Amino acid sequence: MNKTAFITGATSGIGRATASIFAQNNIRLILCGRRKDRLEELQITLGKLTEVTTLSFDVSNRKEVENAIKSIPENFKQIDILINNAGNAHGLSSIQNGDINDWEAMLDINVKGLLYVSKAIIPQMIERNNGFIVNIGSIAGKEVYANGNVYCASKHAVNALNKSMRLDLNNYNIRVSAIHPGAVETEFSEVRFKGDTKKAAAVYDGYDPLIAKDIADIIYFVISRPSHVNIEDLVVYPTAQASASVIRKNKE
Ligand code: NDP
Ligand code: 8X3
Repeated sequence: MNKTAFITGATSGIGRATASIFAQNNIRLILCGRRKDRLEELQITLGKLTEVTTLSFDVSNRKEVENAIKSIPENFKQIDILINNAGNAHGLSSIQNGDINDWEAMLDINVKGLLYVSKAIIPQMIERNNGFIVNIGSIAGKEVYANGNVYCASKHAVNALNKSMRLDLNNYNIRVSAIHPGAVETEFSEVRFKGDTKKAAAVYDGYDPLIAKDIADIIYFVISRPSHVNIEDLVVYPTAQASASVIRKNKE
């Protein structure tokens, strides 16, 4: 596929798995994240399969986003596919006990970060009358669960922005899709529980959670449909999960 994709949050989990399947399908890659060592490693490994460039920046820092996108090398400047994936949950606390720094991180990264990146990339898609934006939401954007409050609010915002983008960009032949995963075993829970690996592992104990490749395969399916097909919204659970708080675990 002779296309260029810009993937945020490519250093881990769903973003990294998406980069890998895109590389296998010959999609040129602009890979983003804050961790430079991981970006360098991806440049080496995926660079064997396709053309790769990397950008290290914090999506929640507006100036960093603008400067990074301005610095894209000439041969990568035409972005056909934007994967808005960077994001995390920070903390799991009741509304009365939540840490305001965690709230700010989730709103700044998951919502404002997605907006900053989209704002910088959409104009060239409009100019070319072509483009594809995939927003990674969550089941937390479709329902709320106890102690999920601000993370759920941030993903409800992603759900709303996805629908808004579809309406506002409809005149410009830009496809917009959202994928809303349930539990995927990535570094997500380690970030949520601030490096507590025991607590993080317990989230995925006793059942088969999704893995990052499951979501990456779906993202590739969505972006590889013929140009008249736009899958708008996909909710994807592990078989054992019925809702955010209902998971069938093996009894021992
Ligand atoms: P990971 O923690 O494994 O990956 C998160 C990615 O986001 C990393 O590459 C990280 O890169 C990047 N990122 C985080 N904060 C920033 C920032 N401020 N600036 C730039 N990049 C950032 O989690 P997942 O792969 O699971 O998460 C990917 C997306 O999927 C998120 O939007 C998440 O909300 C969503 N999701 C995850 C689910 C799950 O159960 N895992 C379920 C539903 C949705 P770096 O640290 O290098 O900057
Ligand atoms: C991640 C899934 O259920 O932890 O978005 O919110 S959940």
